[in-house]
Amino acid sequence: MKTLLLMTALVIAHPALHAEPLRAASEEAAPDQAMTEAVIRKIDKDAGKITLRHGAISNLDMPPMTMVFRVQQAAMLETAEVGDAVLFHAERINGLLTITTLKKTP
Ligand SMILES: [Cu+2]
Repeated sequence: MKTLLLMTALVIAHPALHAEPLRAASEEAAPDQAMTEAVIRKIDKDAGKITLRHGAISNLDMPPMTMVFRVQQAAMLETAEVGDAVLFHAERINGLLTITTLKKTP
């Protein structure tokens, strides 16, 4: 993700680079929606919580670990299954680490 941000900065600084093909750019989330890789370890649909073994979360300055997150909408857990590889975006909302985007890794 740091590489992508750097590339984005370079493109902004040098508009001529827009002519260069940026294959990955359209497949990546916007920089303010940094996505983190994780594997689902546990799901609690009633409580709206999910346990993830996640990689480093750049926007939260968090190293890789396994931990519980709240999900913004309970519906986000409807198709989730333990063992799924996912990409997610989390933010601290009212003091709680909350997943705002959750999708299965393609
Ligand atoms: Cu964590």
